[in-house]
Amino acid sequence: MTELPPLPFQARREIILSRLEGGSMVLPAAPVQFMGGDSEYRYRPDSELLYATGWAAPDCVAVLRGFADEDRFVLFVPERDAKAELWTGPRADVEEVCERFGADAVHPLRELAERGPGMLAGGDTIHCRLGASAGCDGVVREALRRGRVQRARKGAGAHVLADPGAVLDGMRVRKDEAEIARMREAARITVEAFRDALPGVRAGVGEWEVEAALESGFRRRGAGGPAFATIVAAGANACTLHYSANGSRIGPDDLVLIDAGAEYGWYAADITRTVPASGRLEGARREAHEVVRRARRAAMAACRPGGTVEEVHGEACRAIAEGLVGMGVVDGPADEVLAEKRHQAFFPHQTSHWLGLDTHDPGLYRDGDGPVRLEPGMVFTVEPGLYFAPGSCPRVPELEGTGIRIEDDVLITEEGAEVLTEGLPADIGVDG
Ligand SMILES: [Mn+2]
Repeated sequence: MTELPPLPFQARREIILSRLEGGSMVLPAAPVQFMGGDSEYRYRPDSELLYATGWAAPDCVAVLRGFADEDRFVLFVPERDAKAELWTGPRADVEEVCERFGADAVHPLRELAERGPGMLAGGDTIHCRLGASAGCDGVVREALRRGRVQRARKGAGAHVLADPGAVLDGMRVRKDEAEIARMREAARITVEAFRDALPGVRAGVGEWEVEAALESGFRRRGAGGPAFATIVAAGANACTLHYSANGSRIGPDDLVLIDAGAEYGWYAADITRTVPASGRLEGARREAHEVVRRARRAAMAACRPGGTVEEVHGEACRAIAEGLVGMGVVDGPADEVLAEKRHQAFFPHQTSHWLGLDTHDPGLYRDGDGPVRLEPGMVFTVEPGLYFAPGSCPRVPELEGTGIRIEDDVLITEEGAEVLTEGLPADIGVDG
């Protein structure tokens, strides 16, 4: 496996601390999730804690203190416990954690309630997402109580509660080289797994079998697993946008929509292809597939520094509207279709979302100045689609019961854009 550059946690923390100025940030680990009873899901770390510290295990709270001169980065972690370690694996000594994560101080997690409020009360703004951790909520409430008293006498003290995303989202939306390396790997693995799995899409095969082939392809290539619930949707199932039961058999005339992505080094890829079970597309369905590919090309052409995700969507919508008019699905002209939003009946979702540690990565698409400008290092999807649910298209009935989406992952570069998933042709599986 390729050697990847280390993620720059220390450099990120310097930036976070500088942006916190007179404030602090509290980031709890994600809770362990249960399938029912006491069977645990495989652990998925909280993306914000992971991003800021690299901590990927349960039961941790990171405190960042931008207002303070010392103990600017403090970790609260579980203590060594032979009984617990038997079940969940070895834990590091507190000194070891301090060294490995570059913390100024490390304390046992059980001391959070006692130490936490005092650590936070001196800074004006506490960045903490309420509800993420009952323990942290309690610490923040007590810090605000003490901060109110302190502020009256000292001129500074906790009195504002803010979302950590206000600082972190804007950083996460621009990927550094180490992140891009992981996203390239996630994309490469996903492309190869699709190439392996697509020949298995045939009439009579279960959607679940295609899912199994894809996810096996991810794991065999070293991915952590799927980044999100794999969608294998034959025929009308593809008109349910987040269909993931994958429990039907593929019919001979079905178009099969497959939306899947590997997670590698915690970073996601996200690809969709739509292929006919028969290996051949004809008539209106062939045209519809071409329309989605045209929308993809038009959207891709708008992916450049200085552009916006809204422009990318606008280009996709225009191509979709023109295609719908051309197929006789709606009456033109296309400008009128767009103005009256009639294309939305068949293309109801956005063209793009940010991609990163989360499949739907956080980050603004629009701020107080308008649409956010695309910059080198930003990664997002381009995924136009057309969906014709049963009964939705009496003018071209042969389209009904099909959903077509084509999705790729795009990195904005200095020169324009790089399609991370370009190893998988948009028309793969569609003859000619
Ligand atoms: Mn997507």
